[in-house]
Amino acid sequence: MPTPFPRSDRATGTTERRAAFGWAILLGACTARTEAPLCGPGTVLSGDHCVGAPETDPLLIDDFEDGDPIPAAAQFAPWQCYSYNPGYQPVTCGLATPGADSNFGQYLAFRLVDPLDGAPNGTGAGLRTVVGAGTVDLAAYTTLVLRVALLSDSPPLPDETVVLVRFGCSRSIGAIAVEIVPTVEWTTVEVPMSDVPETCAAFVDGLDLQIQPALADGQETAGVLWVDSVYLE
Ligand SMILES: [Ca+2]
Ligand SMILES: [Ca+2]
Repeated sequence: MPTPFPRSDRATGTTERRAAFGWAILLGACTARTEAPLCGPGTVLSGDHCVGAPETDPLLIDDFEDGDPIPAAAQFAPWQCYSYNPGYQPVTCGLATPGADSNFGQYLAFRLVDPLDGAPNGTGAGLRTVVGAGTVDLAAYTTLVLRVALLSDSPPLPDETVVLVRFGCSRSIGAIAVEIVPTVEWTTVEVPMSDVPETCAAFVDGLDLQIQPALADGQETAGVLWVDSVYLE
């Protein structure tokens, strides 16, 4: 079971083709002299060309082992946490120790109250990293893998609580959310990128883990979400 009260509560901070015509000619000349192409990982030679799905090296977004809130993937800005509906609820996030089979992970501790105003407001909290500049193309990857754990505190999380992995893709179709099911123990979650339309996956501008506790009007809840080993393969 994850450490319920991480020793470190250090808050996270809030903290890019050009033509190569000459090379193309040279490459063309080289290709013309080559009788059979060299096929990369995941592909095999069939006749005079490679067939199959090229393998892409995994992209580590963050494993938190460097002890800072800056993702390992340079395209992403520091992790940050937030609440929504409304946005001023008490949430904290930072380095968690231990992590999932490792020294460090990241935690999001939250205490949420749906404003007592006669109707549910859809109150929730999230832990996210946004792409620092522009968008990042994740369409070549097949799976987003992450380790997560979720602890219900007091008052407990409603049974209807869902956790969403959201890919921000504001340049195309907004955000795509895939529901995951964390447990109180560290568990590995695999999100198939086939669930993310390519029009989004090719233009991702953020990655977000969002808790939606489905609180009734005026209802309160608290809990901690842990995250570790976030990568694409
Ligand atoms: Ca870790
Ligand atoms: Ca309300």
